[in-house]
Amino acid sequence: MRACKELGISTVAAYSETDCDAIYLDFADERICIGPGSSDRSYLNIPSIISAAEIADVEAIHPGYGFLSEVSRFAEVCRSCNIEFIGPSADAMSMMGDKVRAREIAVQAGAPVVPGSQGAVDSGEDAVKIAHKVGYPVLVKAGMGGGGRGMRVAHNDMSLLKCFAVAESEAQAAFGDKAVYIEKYVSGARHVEIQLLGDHHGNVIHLGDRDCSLQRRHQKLIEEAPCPALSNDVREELGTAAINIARAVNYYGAGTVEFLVDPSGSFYFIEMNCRIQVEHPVTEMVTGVDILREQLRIASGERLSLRQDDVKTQGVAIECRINAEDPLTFQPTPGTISRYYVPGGPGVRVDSHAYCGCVISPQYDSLVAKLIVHRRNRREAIACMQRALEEYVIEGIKTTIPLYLDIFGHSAFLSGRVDTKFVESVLDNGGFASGKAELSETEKDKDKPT
Ligand code: MV4
Repeated sequence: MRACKELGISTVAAYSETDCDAIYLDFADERICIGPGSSDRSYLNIPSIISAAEIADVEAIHPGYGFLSEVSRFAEVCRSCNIEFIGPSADAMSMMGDKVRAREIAVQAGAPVVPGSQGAVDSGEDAVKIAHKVGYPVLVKAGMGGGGRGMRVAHNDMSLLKCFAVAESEAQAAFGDKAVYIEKYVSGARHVEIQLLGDHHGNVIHLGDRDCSLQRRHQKLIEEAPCPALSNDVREELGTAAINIARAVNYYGAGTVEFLVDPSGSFYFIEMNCRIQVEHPVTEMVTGVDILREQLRIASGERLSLRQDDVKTQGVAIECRINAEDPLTFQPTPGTISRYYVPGGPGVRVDSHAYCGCVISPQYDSLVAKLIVHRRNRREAIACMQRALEEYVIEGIKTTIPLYLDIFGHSAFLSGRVDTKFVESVLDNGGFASGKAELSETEKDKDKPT
């Protein structure tokens, strides 16, 4: 809506009954209720959304970053109703939504993938053969999963046979498709992703990288741009690999290609997200590009407003996802915000729906705010984040702010030496310290509806 206003485009806000007091409704030109709080009957209900869009006579729908944003059928229905879906083609979405297919596309595009199965794995026997070839530990991943959902780790033949059967039936239940595939477990890796933009004229550029290694149960907590641990060579190779993968599916719109980067600098494609992501602001801050504005331009058939050579990054940006959760147990803490003060000053950006008196409903995601800082270098960005976290007043609900103050005070974070195990070690939670318990759980992705 902010990008629309700046471009002179009027907006219609869709909302569920639960969100009738949401602040974004005050900023739209029109508002229209699409159903009750239960997302199945509102934000995930394609007929409700299309009916609302037709009543309001909209030209386009922005799907946001949860709910239907990666559902190719939704993109297809929108376009068949002569409403532009602000995102990639339904074909690109369905190809990348199938993670087995996405791996094959990456291989064809010449990008490195994690050693593992070719295609889906049909039997426990085949799974064991692949594991012997690539070596334990291995991960069994759901073909229609992604973001760590339905992912299990196996350390030997026995546990693999068990994981395989459980993963297949879980995949069937969760995604309606039992296909699973196998990857070698890459240890000590960082999660690095490349932000892409493509237009309808065949131009694809990247806006550099983000490090999203700080996660808990596949929920990202802190994201940073650029990644603090990449050489210029690896950085450039990642950008090129990401662009080649996008070109292979004639990608247009904003998208993200995710990689694992191991301590030696070897990198492997893991998956592609066909939507704008929660953490896009860190890229906006370091590149100065309004990614939402680009999405709108692309959807209206215009060319990208910049070429690859025009993309320059400046300084360091860090984002903390402030959640309405207990900072130790991560249990959601819905409720009413009774006192609220937003940090400000140089280098601080807060993207949030929160205000004093607002109700954080247990029905949806617990994300309350994204606190983003942008400074000339990492040391100054961390100092800025620390003082902004201290300045932020949110009372009436518990938030994850105390966890972030702990993390930013930690020497491993300050030196940029963090990997997949870091959050658990800060929490000093014995059950997760090995990383095994963590990886064997099936959790929903933060970007997905709950
Ligand atoms: C992996 C991996 C190790 N080896 N794949 C995928 C989804 C994302 N949320 C985490 N994923 C991982 N995939 C292979 N073959 C380790 C992770 C992983 C992780 C990666 C980077 C940073 C933090 C992480 C936390 C848990 C798991």
